[in-house]
Amino acid sequence: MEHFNSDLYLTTTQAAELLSVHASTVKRWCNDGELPFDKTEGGHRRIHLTDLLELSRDRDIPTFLRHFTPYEGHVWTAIRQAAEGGSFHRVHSLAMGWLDRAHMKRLTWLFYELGRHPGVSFERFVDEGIRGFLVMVGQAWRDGQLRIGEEHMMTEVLIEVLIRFRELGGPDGDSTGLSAEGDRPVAVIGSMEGLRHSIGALAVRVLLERRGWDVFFLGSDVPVEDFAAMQRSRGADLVCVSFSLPATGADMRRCVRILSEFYDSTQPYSLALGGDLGEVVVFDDDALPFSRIGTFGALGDLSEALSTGFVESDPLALKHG
Ligand code: B12
Repeated sequence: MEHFNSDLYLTTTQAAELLSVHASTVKRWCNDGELPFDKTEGGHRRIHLTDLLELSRDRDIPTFLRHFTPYEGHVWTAIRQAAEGGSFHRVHSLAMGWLDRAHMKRLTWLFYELGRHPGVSFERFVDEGIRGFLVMVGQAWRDGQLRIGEEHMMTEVLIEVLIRFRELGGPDGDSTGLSAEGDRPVAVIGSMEGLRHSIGALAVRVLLERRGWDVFFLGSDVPVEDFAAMQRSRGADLVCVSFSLPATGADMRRCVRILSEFYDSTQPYSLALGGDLGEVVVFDDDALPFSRIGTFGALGDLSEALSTGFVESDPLALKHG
């Protein structure tokens, strides 16, 4: 039966997840005639999203779709496509449409719920969800379809969303076993001197905080010397510098040269340089004083490096031996 392929028909498991109840509860509602359903040729129950949402309203069971009336179906299919299908295409088109109509509250909720979905890691949420959307926003601005004020407004929405993820804590939240501030590894994070793009750096901050780090966040346009001074005064284990266009590889090399000059071997640290420069810059780990140095194009790459020992004190690093 072709129509069950529609994204708006849910399995009992999906229905249970959406309402945060046990699958057996959903089956009972079906059996008791409280929740309409159809059956596939194979005999599996399929519940239409509209029927499920009606039951959730009648019984006061909140779902994340409650913020999106009357677009629940669009949001459900878009977020599912990101979580299960691996593509953010629908999320992005929905978001562009809402930006066009200035539905800013809906837009905020859309990104918030996307990031909270268990099928979307924080890294993918930022690397594909947020960054992919902002590439479209930048394009629309360049093509004259968006005013600069609208681009700024969108940027502020995403900053607000990212900040909320600091408080939500990571999926691994308490598993780090660290609570006292003194136990935590320390990072200093900001964007390179001369750069006003700060969202990449902010995302790195939230990523590390969710992994159990203490972060000193310096924002954008930070003089290189100040990264060095802050590392020393805070005894940081890691310094992260974000680069974005219009910065170049020469800016990155200058940053590394200055940090090398200021390096104090009694207070060792690793250096993570990240961002999108449109060119690959490689540094020789052995020729430089840092414990480790790495360049990263995305949050996912840093996360992976941390898990495999880029910084020894990372709370989630897979300990060897
Ligand atoms: C928002 C924005 C702004 C905002 C920034 C606000 C803020 N608080 O950050 C404002 C309005 C200030 C701005 C200013 C400018 N912008 Co602007 N901006 C953008 C936009 C739309 C989004 C950038 C963004 O935040 N992306 C989301 C983040 C998450 O992505 P990201 O920075 O790439 O970070 C990811 C990775 O690179 C990596 N990463 C980044 N840093 C780090 C660090 C570490 C340690 C790690 C591990 C990983 C990592 O992980 C992140 C997640 O995936 C882009 C569009 C685009 N195509 O990117 C244009 C864009 C980058 N801007 C552009 C331009 C031209 C400018 C201006 C020069 C405009 C002007 N004439 O004034 C100025 C630059 C001023 C300056 N000196 O920096 C161009 C650059 C083109 C070029 N070839 O140079 C772009 C591409 C727009 C376009 N299509 O033309 N911009």
